[in-house]
Amino acid sequence: VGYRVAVVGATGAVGQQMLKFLEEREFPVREIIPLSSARSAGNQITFMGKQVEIQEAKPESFTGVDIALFSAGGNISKQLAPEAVKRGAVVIDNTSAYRMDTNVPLVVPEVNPDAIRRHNGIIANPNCSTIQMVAALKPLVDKYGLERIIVSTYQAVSGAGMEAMQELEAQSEAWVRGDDVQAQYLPVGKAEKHYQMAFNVIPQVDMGQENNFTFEEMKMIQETKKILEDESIRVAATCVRVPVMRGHSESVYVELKSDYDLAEVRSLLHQTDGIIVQDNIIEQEYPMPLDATDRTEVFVGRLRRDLDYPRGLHLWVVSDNLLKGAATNSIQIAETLVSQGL
Ligand code: A2P
Ligand code: 11C
Repeated sequence: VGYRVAVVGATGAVGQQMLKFLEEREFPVREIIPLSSARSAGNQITFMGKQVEIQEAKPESFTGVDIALFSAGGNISKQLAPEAVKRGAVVIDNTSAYRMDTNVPLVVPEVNPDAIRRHNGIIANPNCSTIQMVAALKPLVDKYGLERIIVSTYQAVSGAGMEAMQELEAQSEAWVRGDDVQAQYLPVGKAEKHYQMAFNVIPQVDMGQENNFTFEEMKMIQETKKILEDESIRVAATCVRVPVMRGHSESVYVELKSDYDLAEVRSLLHQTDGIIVQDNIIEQEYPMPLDATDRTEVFVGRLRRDLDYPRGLHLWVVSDNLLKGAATNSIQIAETLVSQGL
């Protein structure tokens, strides 16, 4: 019994967490099929105590696969997800390739689990920055209604993948030694210019767009409306990369539709599964990425009413971008699929 599960991008920052999480959650895996590019094919991974060989991802790799988890970049998903679906697999795609496709549900299981029912073979996992924000806002949306979001992010380098993590480490070491600091990857691997990340802050995550926003900012704006199923919510985002390995932080300002009580907001969040409230500035209790690393929850703190606009609320939201932002959410989608018999 169990499912044949393929992980595309099994050697990547997110793919490795997916494999780990499948084991930890005891997802019913009959056979694991780790896939990568030709570069890593032939290497071994250990899954449930057994050695399994990594294969190069090809259309035929998906024959007999029940669930395919994709996290190897949008282009790979565009090429291979349809091939997997053609062969009968359900694809859970952690890239931006299909998120805004009207035929593809975009799912955070705590927020819009019912959308999964409308899948046509592909279910999209939202962007990490979007997931943690909508997870934190959902209880407030339900209780008070939401008019507007203004968010600024402080994003960890692991969002840009393994190479970005290695670059931050190498730059930090070079800086401390007094050597030349090499920048070859961040802020965006495929961009023309690269800037030092160590001891710096870069206001660019993903590529710049014609409208002067970045693609990451547009993802946060569009995905939020799709997941909350409300095109009328006004959303603005500024996405910034900071020299942190794991854990995205977000300063979120919201304007609610009705009056709220701050103690009630705190208790609503406190009662929500998957959310941990750490909120006491006097006692210096607030979420930080170092504490959120390797944790699957979304951490919320610095709750405060805006001083000039009474329906305005400020929050600080932190979560491990590789977990709730990616691997955990993907596996939770798979668990929901299985539990609903879909
Ligand atoms: P590989 O190890 O062969 O490079 P990250 O997001 O951490 O940079 O990881 C990217 C993941 O996507 C890796 O597992 C990488 O495998 C995989 N990948 C990159 N290019 C391809 C490709 N053409 N086909 C399949 N997987 C790919
Ligand atoms: C980052 N949020 O931190 C990005 C990574 O659309 O799935 C995820 C990109 C995506 O760089």
